[in-house]
Parts: sequence; C-alpha cells; structure tokens
Amino acid sequence: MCYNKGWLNYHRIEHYPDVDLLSKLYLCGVKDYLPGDITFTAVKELVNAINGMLNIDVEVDIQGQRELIPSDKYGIIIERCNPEKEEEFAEYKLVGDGFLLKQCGFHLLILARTESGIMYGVFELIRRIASNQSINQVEILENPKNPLRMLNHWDNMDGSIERGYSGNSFFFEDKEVVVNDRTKDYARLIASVGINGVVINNVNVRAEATELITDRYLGKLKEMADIFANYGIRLFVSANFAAPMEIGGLSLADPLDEGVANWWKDCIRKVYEAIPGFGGFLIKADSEGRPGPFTYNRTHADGANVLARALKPYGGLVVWRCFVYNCQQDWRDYKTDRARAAYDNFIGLDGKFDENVILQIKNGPMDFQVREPVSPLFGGLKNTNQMLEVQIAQEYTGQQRHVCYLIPMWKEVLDFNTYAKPEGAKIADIVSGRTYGQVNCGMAAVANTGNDYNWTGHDLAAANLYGYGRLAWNTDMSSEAIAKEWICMTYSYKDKVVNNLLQILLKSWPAYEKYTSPLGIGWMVNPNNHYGPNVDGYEYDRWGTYHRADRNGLGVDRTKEGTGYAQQYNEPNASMYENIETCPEELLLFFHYVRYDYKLKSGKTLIQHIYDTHFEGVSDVEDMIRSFEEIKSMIPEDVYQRVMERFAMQLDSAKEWRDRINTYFYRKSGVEDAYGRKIYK
Ligand code: GCW
Repeated sequence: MCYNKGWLNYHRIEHYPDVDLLSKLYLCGVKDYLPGDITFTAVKELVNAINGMLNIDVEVDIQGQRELIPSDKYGIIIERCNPEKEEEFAEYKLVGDGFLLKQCGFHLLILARTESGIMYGVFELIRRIASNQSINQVEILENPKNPLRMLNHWDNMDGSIERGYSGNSFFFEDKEVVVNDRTKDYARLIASVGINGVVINNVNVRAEATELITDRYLGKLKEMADIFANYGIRLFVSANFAAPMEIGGLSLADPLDEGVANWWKDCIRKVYEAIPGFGGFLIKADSEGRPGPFTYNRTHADGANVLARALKPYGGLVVWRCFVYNCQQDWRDYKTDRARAAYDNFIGLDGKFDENVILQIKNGPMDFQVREPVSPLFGGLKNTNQMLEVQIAQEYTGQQRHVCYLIPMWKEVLDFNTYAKPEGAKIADIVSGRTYGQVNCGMAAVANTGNDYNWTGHDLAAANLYGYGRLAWNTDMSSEAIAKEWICMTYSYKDKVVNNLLQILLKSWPAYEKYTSPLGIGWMVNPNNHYGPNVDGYEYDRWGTYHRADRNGLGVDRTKEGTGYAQQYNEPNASMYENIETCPEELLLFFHYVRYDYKLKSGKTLIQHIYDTHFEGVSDVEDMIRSFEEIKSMIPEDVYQRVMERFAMQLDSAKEWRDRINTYFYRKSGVEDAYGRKIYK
C-alpha cells in the first residue's frame, strides 16, 4: 500500500486489563444494519480495532433487544436511543451527535441518539484501548461543542495543492475526480476525530473546478459523497461566484439579477438530484482576484444570499469567507491597513445574511502568521452565523519541514474573551453557538494532507490534523491531552515515547515563533512560496504586509494615532492593545512602532530580546532533535528516518532565520549583542 493508516494503525496492546468486557457486541435499537449505514461502519471499525490491538475476535449479535441480553455475561452494548421513548434516555443529556460510554454491570454501553453519535462513541472506546487506559467503571458523556467541524482542502483538479506540503491531491488527478480505497481511509481518519464536513477543492476555483457542480463531475462526486456519508461526513465544494458566466453562458453574475438567481437554482437542483446529502458551497469572493459581488456594486450579503436561497430547500449551506482585503496596496500608504479589512468589509452587514449562510473568519486579521491577534469580527458580529477558520497546512509555520504543533495556538484563539457580552463571549463560545444561540456555526481548517505515504509530509504534522478534529469536537481539551492521545494512537503508550514526543510537540510552536519574525510583526518570509527568511521580502510589495523597520525601531502603529485598528475590538481589549504598556508583549510590534531601546517587562531592550530569542529558537530545535534521538529504538525505523531528515532541514532553516534576522537588525540599529555571540556584521 502506498500510504499508512496514520493514527488508526492499531498496534498490539499487551496485557490490556479489561479484555473480558470486549469479547461480545450487542446491537440495540438499530433498525437498519446494512453496508452504507454509519452504524455498520462503526461496528466494523470496532471489531477490526479490537482484533488489531487485542487479538480478540468479537462476536456481533445484531438482533439485540435490551431485554434479551444476559445481564450476567460480559459484552459491549451499542444502542440508539428510541425517540419514541424519550423519557428512558432523557437522564443521559445527549445532544446532537453526542455519546455516552459507560460501564453498567457486566456491560459496556455505547449510547447515542444518532448513528454518528454511535460512531464517535466507538472511536472514543478505541482511543481508550490504544492508550492502554482501563475502561473499568468508565463513564463519559460527550456532546460535540461545535455543530460544524470542517476541513477545507485547497486541492486543484490538475492534482496540485495550493499550499500543499505532502504531495499531490488524492481527490483529483488530470482533471478527474478520484475515488478509491484512499478516499475511504481518509474518511476513516477524519471521522475518527469528529470531522463532519469536507470541502474537497481549492477556494480559488478556476477552470474545470468551476464545472464540479455540473453533470461532468456529479456522478463521481456522488460516489465520493457516499463514502463520506458512511462516516457521517457531508461533502461540500468551493464554487466560483462567476459560474453563471463562466459555465452558464450568462453575461453577468450580478446576484440581484433574476436570470443569475434562476441559473443558480437550476444548477443547485441538479446537484441535489445527483447527491441528496450534499452539504453546500464554500465561497471566496472579491478576494485576491476572485470574482464577487463588488463588480456589480452589490454587498457580500447580496452575494451570499442568492446562493443561500437556492440551497435552502435542500438544507444546503453557504460558507462565505471574510478574507476580503485590498491586495493592491502601496507601501507608501500608511493609512490603509490590511488588518482592518475583514471587519471594515463585513461589520456593516451584520444581520443581513440568511440563516443558512455562515461567515468563515480566519483566526487573525492578516493571514495565518505564527502570531496574530484574533480577528475583531469575533465579538463584533452579533447577528450572523460565524465559523472560525484556522490553517493546519503550515504555509507560514515551516511548511511541514519544521515541526510546529499548532493546537496551543488555536487554544489561545478559542480562549480569547471578546467581551461581546459580560459572560460567555470567548471565541469558543461564539463559534459553537453558545453566545448567540446559533446552530449553523463551528470550525473549519485548511487541511495539511496529500498523497504522501504518511499523509502529512512530516510525520509529526499528523498531530495537527488529529488535534484539529479533537479540538473542534471538544474545545475544552488541553493541547497536552490531545498530543498524548495522538502519540498513543500512532506510536505507543510507553512513557518514554509519550514524554519525549510530547516535549517536542509542546516546544515546537514557541521555538518557531522565537527564530522567525519577532513579537507579532509577522511576514519577513520569501515572497510567493512563504518559506524561509527574507526580512524585506514583502516590505515594498502590494500586499499590505509591512514591518516598517528603520534605524530606531520597528512595528506598525495600529493605535488611534496610526491605522486605528485596535479600536475594532470591544473594551477592555481596545484599550489594552492601544496602550504600549498593557499590550501583550507577544503582539507588541503588531500594534506599536517600538524603539530598539524600549525596555520589555523582562528588563531587556527590544533589540536584545530579538537577539536572545533567535539564539534560543535554534537551541530549542537542537533540544527537540536530542529528545527524538532518544526514542530511536522505540518507534518504527522509517518514521525515525523521515523525521530526522526533516529535523536536519529545520535546523538549517532555523539557523538561517536566526542569522538573517539578527544581522538585519544589527545593521539597522548598530547595537551589539550584550553577550557577544556571533552576529554577522
Ligand atoms: O494566504 C493566502 C494564501 C493563498 C490562499 C489565500 C486564501 C487559497 O497564500 O494561497 O489561497 O490565503 O486563504 O484564500
């Protein structure tokens, strides 16, 4: 096989304590039990997993009625709540696709309202076994925190992947849709961590991709959608706003034009005839050259709603991206601020979107840098469905050649208090629907997968894919708990392996931040490919990404005296950012122009902080490599080789970053390093 099974490889667990409970499986309350049903899938997964990990052949009794199950014989009971007997199940507080995993006497019960809930309960049990945790007296009730837990693939139909660092697409090849065993193994992987929606093609929809929603491709998409549906996943596609012109032969794509509206209705009707469970569209409009409603002097609400109305009769959704900014800026223009753009473009439209539209907002106001403040649209929008977009693909965080475990970053975003309400207004509350009672909301992430043997290029980058799913399911989980699960599932539950890999993962994002651009300023990368250091790479460009370094200091003034961006936040956040003394230091240069001799809370000057962190970042990479070498004999040889190759690239790159940044700021400032370390002059 040309790919591995990721975290579903089910390695053998010796001496598992609770094998008795697992030898028999009873199904209750399950009406249909046929290939194609999620319950069928879930049972097969469980049987295979138990067989793989514990070498037990589980006997499955599908006729199960609770009353007939012997109360003095061990076994797993999988049960769907009967909606007609609500009172029997009310005590369990199951919501949506939640599950209960509980030992009741001789039985281990997996109870859920939905088939997907059963599957999620099954995967929870599998995780417990893989981590060698006892299930004796277990009682876990989990309801998903976010209704939508999506992946966005930026795959193109020629097989390339925009910002892909793990080979080519496994969805497309030579302008055709590919459906094969890997489609199913992909669905298994992501369903096991709770993903329930997938957009398979790039948001930049060009050429053949515009035709994905036509007869030319619908047959093949239906095959894919069926495989996904077995795992509780809905298929979405990115659509081209100008499709009525590009493939419909109309002369315009004006959302308020009746002919355009009818074209979409017709197109969407055909899509649903072919794929009844189709999820809907993801749209990038008026962004980086893509067409959109601005051409016709219409708003983004007009644009989104025309699609929403056509999708509504079928239960389809429009996920509309807020990544809208002027990408033709002049570096001499100090007033225009790209950071302001999403808020400025969308805040006035709050409340104007139809119920089946969701605004998808990138975590930060710029573009997936190693450190950004959160987007002020969260906490600004109050009457609009919202979804948080993060990037698992490591476009700006080492491109899957560097280890960079991103869950801690996303946790910080989710934990950020927007103060939109006195209570319950963290970003996690807003996107889950808790703050405003929304149901069409959740999280989305740009996927980091491709057709590489290990799916994610860097073996350790799989922790981000795994972790994203787990976090979207339960935003309360800690980064550490997620990492541990992934390590146990993928490699081993042995202490040394868990501890060393955990140390590496937890060190990795801070290390990357240390050796790249300082204190939240971002960018400083090579233009276009975004890999490696180039301090002035974007400084005189049109993208709105400047650091404004001179001989006295650097940073962008985003206070009232500057671009005014800080004022887009609710109080007290606006004042916190506005004032250099209260601005969190990791974001200092994002919000302020700061002199090199400015004293940080550590007592160090800004310039000394820059030198120190760049030396530290490299030594952190060396530490990570040492920790990894220590577990050489405890992990598969091929994994060790691949990861060590990438570590070598990471170390080289980190040194290059260190030296370029230190030299650049030495030359600007003329200030010597207090410790006399090597800085190229
Ligand atoms: O950061 C930019 C990326 C583009 C991407 C865009 C987006 C898909 O460099 O490659 O386009 O973000 O999010 O739309």
